[in-house]
Amino acid sequence: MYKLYNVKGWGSMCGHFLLEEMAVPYTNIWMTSGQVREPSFRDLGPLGLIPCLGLPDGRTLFESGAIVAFLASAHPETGMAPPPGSHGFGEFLSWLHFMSTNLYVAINHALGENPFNVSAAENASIVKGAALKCDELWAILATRLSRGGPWLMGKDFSALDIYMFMLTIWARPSEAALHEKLPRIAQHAAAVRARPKLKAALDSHGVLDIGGY
Ligand SMILES: N[C@@H](CCC(=O)N[C@@H](CS)C(=O)NCC(=O)O)C(=O)O
Repeated sequence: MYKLYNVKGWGSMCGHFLLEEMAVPYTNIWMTSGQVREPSFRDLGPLGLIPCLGLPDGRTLFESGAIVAFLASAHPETGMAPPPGSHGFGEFLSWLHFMSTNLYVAINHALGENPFNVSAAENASIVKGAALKCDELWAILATRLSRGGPWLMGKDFSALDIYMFMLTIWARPSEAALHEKLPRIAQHAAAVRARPKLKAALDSHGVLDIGGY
């Protein structure tokens, strides 16, 4: 069985929501921020970050994009991605990486995490620049939805929609402000929130309603 290393409101939400949507058996290992920051957690993921996913054979996966791509392709019958190896799957991977390597990173910087350990004044500039970057990236996603929605892969709901939804939860200055600025993103988030299989997991992260993060 899979083991999801999970922290309330953190990046494990995408794996958690995806596992629920796929109805694949897994065990939730709920952790505190203190446990994640213990040096021993780096035995699972080299940077000591959430999410990590333990596999039945004892390996551990890290990086949210890799975990989502792995789960969707390991369980193709759940329809959470186009068939692995297809052109559609290539497009799916492009958008997943777009979000995990650009938007997730910009969001972390906009949240003020100060990953480069710079002075408060320098970090304030990074936060400001990252917020502008987030605006640019959100607009690209909104355009994709308005050109070919309702989902990021068109008519088919996929793991991409769960991933993007997770990112909306962390939007700054607020989730509501992002929704107001980009109604297409708001519509998409409402549709993900309404999926019956996600209710309990959303509730466990306190994000059943807008603004829970
Ligand atoms: N690139 C990583 C980023 C993961 C990340 O930033 N995780 C944050 C939580 S959302 C974390 O674990 N932070 C550790 C800490 O705050 O100690 C991924 O996509 O999985």
